[in-house]
Amino acid sequence: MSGPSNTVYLSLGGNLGDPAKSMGAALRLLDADPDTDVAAVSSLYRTPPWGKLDQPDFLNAAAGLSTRLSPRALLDLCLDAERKLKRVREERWGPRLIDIDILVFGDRIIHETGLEVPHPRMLERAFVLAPLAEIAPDLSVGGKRVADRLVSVDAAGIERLPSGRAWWWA
Ligand code: A4P
Ligand code: MG
Repeated sequence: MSGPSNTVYLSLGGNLGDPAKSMGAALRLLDADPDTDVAAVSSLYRTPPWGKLDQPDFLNAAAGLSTRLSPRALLDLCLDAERKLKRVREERWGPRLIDIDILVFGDRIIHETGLEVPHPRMLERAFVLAPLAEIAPDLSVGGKRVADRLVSVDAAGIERLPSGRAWWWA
């Protein structure tokens, strides 16, 4: 497969089990794909739960990839990674959770069943924007820089952990 290379940004998160370990394993699975390279990974962030409040804090991170996969093939790769990690964890240490969202795929705008890009809720979510602003402050989403988007959302309680950027490469 050799389509054009696209720059893609992902959001990763989890709040059950060992989310940092799951997110690292997910990024290594994506990087192992011959058409996909992980180019930049943010620090880990501890974030208060958004939406449903009565659940544990999350860990979140953002990653930049370059990929020759189509958006749909990359989504399948992400869902595959989620499934593998959940399955392995269920067998060995009980339930774990990891979610991977495609935030931005080059300059593509996609409204398909099961695939919306840019991710429709990313601009309201400090837990997405804070890590993304660390690796791509000047990325324009909907005509505005990510760093500027971040200052207009409520980032109270979000804490950047002193993880450096190599945490994912166990
Ligand atoms: N899907 C459509 N578009 C996309 C895309 N751009 N990237 C479809 C990835 N998937 C996409 O995903 C279900 C389906 O969405 C996928 O199978 C795919 O076909 P999902 O993650 O279960 O749900 P969602 O529709 O992506 O919802 P959303 O808004 O991402 O909610 P989540 O993932 O349920 O949110 N608080 C903090 N602090 N940190 C968090 O990470 N996460 C959630 C979970 C809630 N609160 C949080 C956090
Ligand atoms: Mg999601």
